[in-house]
Amino acid sequence: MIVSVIGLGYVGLPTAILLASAGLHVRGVDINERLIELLQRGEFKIEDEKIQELYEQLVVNGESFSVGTTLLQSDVYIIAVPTPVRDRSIDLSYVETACKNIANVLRKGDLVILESTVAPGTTEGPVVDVLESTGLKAGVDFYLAHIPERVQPGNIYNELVYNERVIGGINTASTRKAMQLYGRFVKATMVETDAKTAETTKVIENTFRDVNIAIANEIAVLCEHIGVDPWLAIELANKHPRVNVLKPGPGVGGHCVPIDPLFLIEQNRNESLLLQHARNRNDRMPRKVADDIIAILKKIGKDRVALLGCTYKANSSDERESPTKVMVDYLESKGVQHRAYDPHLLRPWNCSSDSLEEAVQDVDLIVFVVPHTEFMELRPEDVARMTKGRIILDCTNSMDANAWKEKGFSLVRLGQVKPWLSASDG
Ligand code: SAJ
Repeated sequence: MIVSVIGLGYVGLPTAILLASAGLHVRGVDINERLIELLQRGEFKIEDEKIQELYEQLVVNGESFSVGTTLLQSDVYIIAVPTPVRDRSIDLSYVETACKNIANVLRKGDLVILESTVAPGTTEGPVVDVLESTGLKAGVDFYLAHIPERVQPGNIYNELVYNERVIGGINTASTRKAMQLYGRFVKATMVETDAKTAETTKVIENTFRDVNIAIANEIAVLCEHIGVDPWLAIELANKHPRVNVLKPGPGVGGHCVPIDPLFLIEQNRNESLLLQHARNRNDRMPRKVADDIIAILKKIGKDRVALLGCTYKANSSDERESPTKVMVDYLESKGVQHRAYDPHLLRPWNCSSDSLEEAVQDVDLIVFVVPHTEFMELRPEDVARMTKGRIILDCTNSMDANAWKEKGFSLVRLGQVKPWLSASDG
């Protein structure tokens, strides 16, 4: 059996590697020629140790795993291409192109699986339309299912193998076929459902997270007005056995949590006001932090800030929808002198420094935006030697305030800036 995986991103590539390691003949397809070259040479680095190991074994064995830029005839086609948002609406063109390429080679008895996140109804709608342009009938001549991905970047092997999966075929025969295939590497329960339910399930998951984070962010803003520490208040509220508020933060980034709610919002704008409000709340957070920065600098009569962490979350090199980027643009527009530093950044930004020393040396305020391990492990005495700045803004409550205070720093957390400014008045 030959399986083609279309789209070798953070989901497609590990899925292809797991299937090939399970003994199937897998061909990975991607339009990115540079990526294909690196993969062919065995030089690609994957941000997951176990998947990297499997990839290296496959490269050595050289039999069951190949890659290329064109789709060849196969028995199974797995679509794992992005569905990005442009101008607040979802761009389905990569999925449509993948389907058109499959339609060129589709035969009776083949199985097509869509992993990309899509709006409810897409598999049975646009995907079926393109595939049936071949004259073959979905569910009769070929099998079709939606199996939404659920992996956390950084923990991909475990999440691919041990997370429960929702398998949504367009009919029972399709669901069963898809389950047989995924059973080759999934060691958790696979739940059978229909395609539209699977599509809806996926977008509910990240929407739930977005709304929960919005609650945390709104609480942080309200606590700041009340004069209560939001981090402590949330921690204590979470002691209730049925309450689990997530953490406030500088904004919600990445290509999933801020995007997926739009798949639901687009269904009916009048009936999705809560989801829209949550999106707005989270979208406003980077500017709120930038306003905090401006207020702190104004208070101390200084004008230089260093932003530490540019990616969308800790220990990741992914900078898509990065809250720091929004902060940088905003600070720029307000004429605030800023530098940024991130040891995980793959390509430098205009304002980014090559080292922590360079980023902090002349600044008056240091902002920990993303809690990368490298930052959490910093010793305050070392930072004290690098800079004259003695004020820290901690956006994720990740720093040990006492340790920093002992070395002469004043540490203020997100959600506590207003009380800090008033206290420093007295
Ligand atoms: N964030 C907060 N507060 C929190 C948690 C996260 O502000 O308490 C922020 C993060 O800093 C980050 C953003 O939210 O900027 C998103 O981070 P995340 O860790 O919540 O999510 P992702 O985008 O890395 O991965 C999510 C996961 N979804 C769920 O946990 C429901 C993952 O399982 C999905 O596979 C992935 O989206 C996806 O591809 O859909």
